[in-house]
This record gives sequence, C-alpha cells and structure tokens, in this order.
Amino acid sequence: FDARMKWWRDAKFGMFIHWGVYSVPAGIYNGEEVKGIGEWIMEKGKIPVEEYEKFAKKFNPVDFDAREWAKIMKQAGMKYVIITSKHHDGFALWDSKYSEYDMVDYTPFKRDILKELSAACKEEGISFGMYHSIMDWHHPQAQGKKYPKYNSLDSTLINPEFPEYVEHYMKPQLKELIENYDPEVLWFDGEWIPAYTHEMGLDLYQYLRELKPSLIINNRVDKGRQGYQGMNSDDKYIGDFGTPEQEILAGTADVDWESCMTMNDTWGFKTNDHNWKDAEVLIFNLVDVAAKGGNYLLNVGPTAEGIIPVPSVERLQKMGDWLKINGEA
Ligand code: JFZ
Repeated sequence: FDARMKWWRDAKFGMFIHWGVYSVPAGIYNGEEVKGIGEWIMEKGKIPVEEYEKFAKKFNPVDFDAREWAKIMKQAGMKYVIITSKHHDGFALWDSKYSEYDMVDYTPFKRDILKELSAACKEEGISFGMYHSIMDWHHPQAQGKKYPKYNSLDSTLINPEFPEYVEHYMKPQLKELIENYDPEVLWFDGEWIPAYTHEMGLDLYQYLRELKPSLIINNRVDKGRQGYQGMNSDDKYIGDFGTPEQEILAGTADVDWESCMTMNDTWGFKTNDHNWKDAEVLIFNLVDVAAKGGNYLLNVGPTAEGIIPVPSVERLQKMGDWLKINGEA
C-alpha cells in the first residue's frame, strides 16, 4: 500500500490544460494554416524565435477567470488538473525569477496564471499539477539558439550546453514551481531529445522527491519513456505512472497508468479544428479507463483570450451530468 499514490488512484478523472503562446496564432501563421498539433506551431511552421516572441508580446487573456475554470472541472467531476507550466516553446505561465520569458514579465497581461489557478483549485478541492517540457526551443542552452543558426529547429542536435540548462535553469525553475505553487503532480514531456540522458532523469526524479516527498511524477521524467514504455519491466527506470497517449489499455495492468486524450485533434487551441469527439465517446472512454484501473486525463485548449472553448465545456457538462447519476458521489 502506497499512501502517496492513494489520492491519485482514487481520482480517475482529471483536466489536462494546454495553454500558452501557441494559443495566440491558434494554428495559423502568415495567414496560412499550419498542419499538425497547435502547440507545435513554432516547430511545424518554422517560426524563428524572434518571430514567435511577438506572439508572446500579444498574449493578453483578459477573459481568464481561474475560478470559472475550477468550477468547470468540479462540475465535470474532475478531481485534478495538469496545466502546462512550460511547453516545448519555453514560455513560462508563471512569474519566474529565472526568466523574463514569462506571463508576468513578457506579456501585457502581467498576471501569474499558475498562482491564480492553483489558488482557485485549492478552493474547489481539486489537486493541482503541472506539465513541464524538458525540451526547450527558446532557451539558448537548450534548442533555442539552434534555430537561427540552422534555420530549422532540429531537436536531434545536441547542444553541448544542455547540462547547464538542466542544472541552472530547468531544475531551479522546477524548485520555484514546487516552492511557490505546491503541485501534487509533475508531468514531464520532451524527454526524447538526445541531449537528455537516463542519468539526468534519475537525478531529476530524486531531486524533486527530496524537495517534496509526496510529489507524484510521470514516467517521461526518465529517458525515452514514451507512452507506456518500461513501466512493466525492471526498476532501473523511474517514474510513478505510465502515460499511454490517446490510447486505452486492453485490460488491467499491475502498474499505475493514466491515459491522456484531446477532445479534437490538437492539444493547444486551433481555430480551425472542429473535429470534436461526441460526449458519449468521452463518457465511454472514462468508464473504460476507470474499469481498467487507470486515470483519464482529458484535455482542453483555452483560447488566447482565456476561454475554454464552448464545445469542450458542453462535453464536460454532459460528462458531469452523467457522473452525477451513474458515478460515485
Ligand atoms: C507530447 C507533446 O509533444 C505534445 O505537444 C503534447 O503536449 C502531448 C501531451 O505530449 O507529445 C507526445 C509525447 C509522447 C507520445 C506521443 C506524443 N507518446 O508517448 O507516444
């Protein structure tokens, strides 16, 4: 019996939030639709760092209301949230003292999103967690400076200064997040780049658990732990739960797992993505996941104004209504 994992195993249903600078172009660059998932527009659209920064300068989500978001989660029956503290584009949604490239220092909005959302979630009894990208297309010691140099953001290139980025930027930012926002979960991603090693993963996991022993961390903190990979095998790998993506296991498993999914075909908001899954499908998925012992982490991609898209809210409403009749109180 693992007391640390108790609340997480009971949770079953959480909200994934992909929100950041990519919500500003919302899938369109220079008047043209950029194919692929919205939060990858910088890479898929080959947008140079300085150009992308202009979107950050315009990021002004005046309609953002943390309490409203927390109420939407609560109503849907969700027990936890994972929001993008930093996605691959390197932009921080909180007021970081290690970077100017953040919500408070860089945007006209100047409000600390993570502070407001973590407080609102606490009020509603919703556990707060963060998605954090190891890969960083903005930081010059990660992939950032590769971009103008090669005019193509190539994450297969190894920046010799990457260990500096890990020690003096990524770890301090994560410490800052733990100290100031008290997350229950850290959900890593972008670990597949060659510059990141298994040893860095082991070290990072230990470092974070020492800072906050009750912290729950996904398997992508380790090297090459995509999806469900490695969770069943030997314990030289680390991470507390596996993360099959857009996929539900065929049966129960003897390890903890969480299936993350979007409601359409993107994680970050895209103006032109209207390919929404029916509420019935989402309810079925939730039941399917829960029956097999997993958690269902369902994504919303708020707009640049700070609105969770209406089709998403409608579906969450239906899921909450269904749970009120058929679920556990
Ligand atoms: C990653 C991100 O690149 C993406 O933007 C989004 O945040 C998503 C939730 O995670 O993409 C992945 C990561 C892992 C797998 C697939 C896509 N995988 O394990 O198959």
